[in-house]
Amino acid sequence: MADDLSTTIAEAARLLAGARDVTLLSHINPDADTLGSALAVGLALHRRGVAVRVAFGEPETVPESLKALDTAGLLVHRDEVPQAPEFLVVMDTGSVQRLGPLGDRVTNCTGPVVVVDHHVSNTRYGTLHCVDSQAEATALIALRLLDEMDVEIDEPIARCLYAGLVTDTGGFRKAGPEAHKIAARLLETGVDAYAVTRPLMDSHPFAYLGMLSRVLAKAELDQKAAHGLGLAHAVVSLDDAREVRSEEVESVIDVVRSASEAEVAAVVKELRPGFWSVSLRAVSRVDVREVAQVLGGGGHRLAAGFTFDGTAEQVVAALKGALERVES
Ligand SMILES: [Mn+2]
Repeated sequence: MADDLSTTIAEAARLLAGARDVTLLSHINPDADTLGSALAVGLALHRRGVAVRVAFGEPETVPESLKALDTAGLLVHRDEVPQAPEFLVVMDTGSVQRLGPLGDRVTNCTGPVVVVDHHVSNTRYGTLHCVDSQAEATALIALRLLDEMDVEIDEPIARCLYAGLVTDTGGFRKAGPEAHKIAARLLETGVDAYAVTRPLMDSHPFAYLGMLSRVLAKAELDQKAAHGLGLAHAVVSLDDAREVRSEEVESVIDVVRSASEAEVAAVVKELRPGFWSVSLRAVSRVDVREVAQVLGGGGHRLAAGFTFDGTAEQVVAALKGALERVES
C-alpha cells in the first residue's frame, strides 16, 4: 500500500510539474483539512506561475475561521470554476457527492483528476488516487506531494497544513508519532500554533452560548441504543442556528460527545427545511462509518456523517435503526 502511494504521489507531482492551469476543490462545508490542503498545494503552484483557483460547492461564502489560510487570495466563488477545468486536484473528499454543485467538474475535466484523500470510504473517482486511509489528515498526504514537488515549506504553506493536521487529529489527541514529528517540522517554519488554532477550535461569537444552551437543553440520552452502548443526540434546527455561523453548529458535536454514558454521539443539523446533515462520533467500539453508510453517508470509523430528508424524529429513528443493524 505504502509503495502504491509513493508511486501515485510521484505521478501526481510529475503531472503538476507540467500543468499550466489547476483547479483545486474542497468538499462542501469545508473544514481546515480540506481547505488547508488545497490552499497549501495551490499556493506552491501559484508561486510557480501556474494559474490557480481553489473552490468548494457549499456554502456560498468562505467560513470566517478559515479565511486566514488564504494568504494569496486563491479562493474563488464556485461560479468562477470553469465548466470544463483542464486539471483538477480534489482534496479530502471521499466521493463526488461531497463536492455538491461542483461534482460535475470531475466528469467535465479535460485533463487529470488527482484525488488526495484519507477517507476509508473513498470511492476512487477521478484518474489518479493519492489515498492513504492510515493518514490522520489529508494535510499529511498534501505535504508528501509538496515534498515530491520539491516545494520549500515556508510559514504560509505550513500554516495551511498545520491547520488541517491539528483539527483532524482533535488537537493531536488522535495523532501518532509521525504526525507529531511533522507538526514539529511545520512549527519550525514559524507557524504560531495558538494563533492558528484559537479561531478554528476555541473561539465563537457570544451568540454561540445561547444557541448551545437551547440545543443542549433538548439533548437526549438513550442508553439502550447501539446494542446498549448508548447514544447521546441533539438537534440543531434552522431556528436554533439563526444567529450563528456554520462553525458554531459544527462544534456542537464536540460537546455532545463528552457524555460519558454514550458510546455514540450524534448531532442532527437542519440545512434546509426538512433536510438534515447528521454528524456521528464514536468513542471506540462502534464503527460509525458503517452506520453512516447504511444511511447513504460515509466517513471514518470514529467520525462519520450522512444527510436525510424528513423530520428530526425520523432522522433519529433511522439512526437508531442503523445502529441496531451494525455490529459493535
Ligand atoms: Mn480530513
